[in-house]
Amino acid sequence: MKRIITIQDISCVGKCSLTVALPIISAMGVEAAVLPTAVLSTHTAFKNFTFRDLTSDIPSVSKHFKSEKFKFDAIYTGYLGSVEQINLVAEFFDEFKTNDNIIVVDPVMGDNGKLYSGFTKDFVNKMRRLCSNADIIIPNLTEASFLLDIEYKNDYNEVFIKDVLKRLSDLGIQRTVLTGVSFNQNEIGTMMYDSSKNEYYSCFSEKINDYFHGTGDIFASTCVGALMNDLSLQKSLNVAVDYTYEAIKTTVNSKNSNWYGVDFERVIPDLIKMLNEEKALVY
Ligand code: PXL
Repeated sequence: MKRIITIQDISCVGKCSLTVALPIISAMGVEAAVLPTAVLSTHTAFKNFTFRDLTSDIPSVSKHFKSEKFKFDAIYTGYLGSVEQINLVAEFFDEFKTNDNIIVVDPVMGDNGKLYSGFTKDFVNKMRRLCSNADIIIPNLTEASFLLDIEYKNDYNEVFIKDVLKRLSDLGIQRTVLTGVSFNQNEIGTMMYDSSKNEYYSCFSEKINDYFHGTGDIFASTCVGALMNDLSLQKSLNVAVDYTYEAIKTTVNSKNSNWYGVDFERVIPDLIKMLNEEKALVY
């Protein structure tokens, strides 16, 4: 059985980071080990959230893992709370990267052109360095713009997105996935660039004009789960786009959903179907 480790926070209420990654990756038949970086009462879109920093636990947890000779088929990082945590995660990569596993970094920093509360320019600079140690990164356009130190644009075309992807790959990343890409009013999805093959790939779903928290975490977790099922990155993106869309559609159609997150739980059975369908397809 494949085992991944995911390094990000626990937001006790909020349907993001570990409370999304654990159920999704487990449902996809992959052991999901965790290294929690912080415990928050809620995610940071709530007011008055508590924040217990677990940074000082990271080195001893890592040391214990090493002494147990644990191996991970993927190391997947999401929301990190401080510059110091990024440094420790970089050390974790050095300890646990092998020739057979992959490092996936979702450089969670912001959305809609803005950094989330608490993030600084220094954090962005360190996150850029962390990304250059990844095999795959999964930013949205806001995060990509901060990583490249360019202005965030709402209005763009395919030439612009391809250029952003190529410039991100120049940071030393083989496969770069941009989320939340939309070239027309009706569709939204993802575009990927594989620098080793000089190849782009995109896939889209119907666009729902609403904003939801945690969708980036659902997308990235699904992508990691699909990759660990030995799907290509292209096929993994198909599953991630379709599942994220289904989760959002279900939330919009549900009378009693919460404002703070997406009802991804209701469509986990569909996720398993999508995964098995992609596995069965030969192309
Ligand atoms: O969904 C990303 C995320 C993860 N963890 C925390 C967050 C956010 C986004 O705001 O606040 C604590």
